[in-house]
Amino acid sequence: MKEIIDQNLIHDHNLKNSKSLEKDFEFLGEQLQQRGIRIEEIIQKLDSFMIAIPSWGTGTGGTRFARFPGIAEPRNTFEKLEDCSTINKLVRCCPMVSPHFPWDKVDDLKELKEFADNLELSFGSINSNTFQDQPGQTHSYKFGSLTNVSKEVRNQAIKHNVECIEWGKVLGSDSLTVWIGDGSNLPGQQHFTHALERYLDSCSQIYESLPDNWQMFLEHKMFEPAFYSTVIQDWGTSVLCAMELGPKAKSLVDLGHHAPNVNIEMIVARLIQFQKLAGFHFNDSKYGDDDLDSGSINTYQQFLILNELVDAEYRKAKGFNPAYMLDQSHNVTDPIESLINSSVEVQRSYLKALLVNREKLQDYQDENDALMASNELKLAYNTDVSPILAMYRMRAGGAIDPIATYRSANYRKNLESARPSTNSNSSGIV
Ligand SMILES: [Mn+2]
Repeated sequence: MKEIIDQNLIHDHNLKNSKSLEKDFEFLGEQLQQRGIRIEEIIQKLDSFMIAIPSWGTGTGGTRFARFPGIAEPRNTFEKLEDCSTINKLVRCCPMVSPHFPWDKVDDLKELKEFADNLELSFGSINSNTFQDQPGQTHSYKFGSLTNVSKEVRNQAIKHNVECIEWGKVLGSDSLTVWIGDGSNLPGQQHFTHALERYLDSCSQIYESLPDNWQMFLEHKMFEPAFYSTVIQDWGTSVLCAMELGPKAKSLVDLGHHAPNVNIEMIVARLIQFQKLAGFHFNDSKYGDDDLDSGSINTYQQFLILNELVDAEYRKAKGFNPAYMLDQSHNVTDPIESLINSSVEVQRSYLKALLVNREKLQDYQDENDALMASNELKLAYNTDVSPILAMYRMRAGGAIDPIATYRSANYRKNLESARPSTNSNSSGIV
């Protein structure tokens, strides 16, 4: 592929903004110094905070009503990787791609791995898919997969997950994310206990196939596609199953998969305490599982979640090593732009959480000074850390203003002839 976004373009763009950025960074550094915070120490922490891009997020999303495709959408896994590389070149915090099988299945996985290596990308958690039927599939998942009443169907779903582990090994991944859509639409349709027993039995067979250094991430979701009951519906069921399966199984927190107003940061704290936090699917929502862009609605909640993570880092919490990923659906924006924005918004929350004075916060808590404890969090949250984020990107070879740089390259227009529309108009997630 002709490199549409190269270092020269990024460099030229940065030249326009670097002087004012230096000034802003210096001024913020002085302000933080007065709070006893060294800006250079803070910026270094970003080196180890990386967020994976979901391969499916690079395509325009949709709802169950319609999908409105954009131009030059990626038509295959290789092109999805090209888009992920474009994102990472600009933001420098997304060097991993999380693939979804069989959507991302290619004939030669070694070739895919080499292709990713050349783009300086690696593979994050492997996602299995037993929530829809594939062409030529022997048994249907209409009435569930890992929890289906039929042993044949369950075995087919188990086999797919075991294959995903094998494929993931070739790609250099070290975790499998399992989300199933199994559940029911009418009371009485499914025996709650028997369904969960079947889930545990199926998952324990998948667990047996995990290499020593692998983990299994259990993702829960309150509703949809099942609208009366879902087998793995909340973090409680998820963590119970993870405990039952063994130390390699952990609970994954997708921000959109909780009931409205649930205290997600507190769930995160509980999972950390019991070494059961697998990682995150970041997104935002207003009503249900909307899969809106991370940090677009409830930025304070996102900050409070990251605050728990930074607190665990600060305490050196045992077994704490979560995987970070975006998982959102882009229906009306250019997916690349949304993923750029969202990765920076998650990074922003992390950075703000690093500004919390943990000793002071502890003192306020010990003194039962509720107001000042809250104000300590607000002081960090209300600090504009944009100059640190921009400086981090510039130093790492990324763009001070990634969206403006991306737009100046006319990426989609340039790719339009190389990526003709496939006339795919199907609704639902891609
Ligand atoms: Mn998810």
